[in-house]
Amino acid sequence: MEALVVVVIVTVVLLAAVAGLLWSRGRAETAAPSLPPSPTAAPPTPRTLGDRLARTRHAVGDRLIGLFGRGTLDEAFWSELEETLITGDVGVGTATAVVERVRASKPDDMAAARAALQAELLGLFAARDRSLRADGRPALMVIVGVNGTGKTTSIAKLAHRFVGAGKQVVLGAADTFRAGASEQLETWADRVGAEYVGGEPNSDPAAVAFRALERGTEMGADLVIIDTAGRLHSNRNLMEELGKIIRILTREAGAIDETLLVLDATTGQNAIAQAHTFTDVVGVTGIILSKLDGTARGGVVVAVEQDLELPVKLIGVGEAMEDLVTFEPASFIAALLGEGG
Ligand SMILES: Nc1nc2c(ncn2[C@@H]2O[C@H](COP(=O)(O)OP(=O)(O)OP(=O)(O)O)[C@@H](O)[C@H]2O)c(=O)[nH]1
Ligand SMILES: [Mg+2]
Repeated sequence: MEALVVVVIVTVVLLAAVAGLLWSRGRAETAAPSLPPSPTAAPPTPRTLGDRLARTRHAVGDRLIGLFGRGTLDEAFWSELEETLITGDVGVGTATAVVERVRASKPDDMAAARAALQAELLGLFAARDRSLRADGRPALMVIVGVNGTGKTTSIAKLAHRFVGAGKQVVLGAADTFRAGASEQLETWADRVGAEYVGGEPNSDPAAVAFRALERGTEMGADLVIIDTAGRLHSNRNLMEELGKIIRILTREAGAIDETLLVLDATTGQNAIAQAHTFTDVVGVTGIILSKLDGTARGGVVVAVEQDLELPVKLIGVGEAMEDLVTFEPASFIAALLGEGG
């Protein structure tokens, strides 16, 4: 009998010990997520253009620096130069032509070859007006492109820029089709301090665009930016719908100041193929090349301009509001060639 009592007591004590252990572990596990985030979790936004274009700079710029550091202008040098430019996605024909021209200039040494390359790369960008036209009262911009290229975030960045310059901005959500699209734009409008105009789900996007313009006029706003639904260039109905939005806005406003096509730089040369259908349907005035920070093939900016014969006006170089910058060929090339920028 006594032995039984001892066994029961020992069992109870053991069970209590195991339960205590499990309880303290559980607490440790649930407590862990409430620890303050590590200071390294969110690095500050890189500051220079070169930093923001680090992927391309490493893949292309560092290779060029290595190549120019080697010292001999031999056959291997020229073919590696061409290969490096092709890797950066400037387009095969362009890469070959650039190298031929640098070579034909008969540089005496590496420094001369490097200077000639820089001049040739710069020469690939025609002198195009890259400023944003904003003549209307209010000025009117329409943002178009394939799904997920970065239209809505680019609009938020643009609005942030104009509001920061003391302008009154209206954002119109002419994407009534995708669930959540209007809310996404409305959230951005709140955050950046812009007026928002949206519509009922599945209502006519051209009517929303029209109302946004109307609101901008009533308010005496400086700028109205219209967000449109992402659409595949092959979707004929959606392309017709886009045509209607553009027609109605043109009729009401007299002219659209900017129709900007957003292309995702990470899709490389495919972005160019998609772009043609848009330029056929709407009079695109300029390109926003988004996500240049996300690709090692940033040379695609050259191919985009050459192929579409349209100015790249803005480049997206990150997810922060400040990460939409005016495209300047000289600083872009300098950043790629490792000259800071
Ligand atoms: N790294 C990086 N990400 C970007 C940039 N621009 C946009 N993004 C990201 O790309 C994703 C899609 O952006 P959205 O602005 O929603 O794209 P959208 O074209 O409006 O998409 P739909 O409305 O669905 O057609 C988001 O996660 C953005 O944060 C950029 O310049 N750099
Ligand atoms: Mg969107």
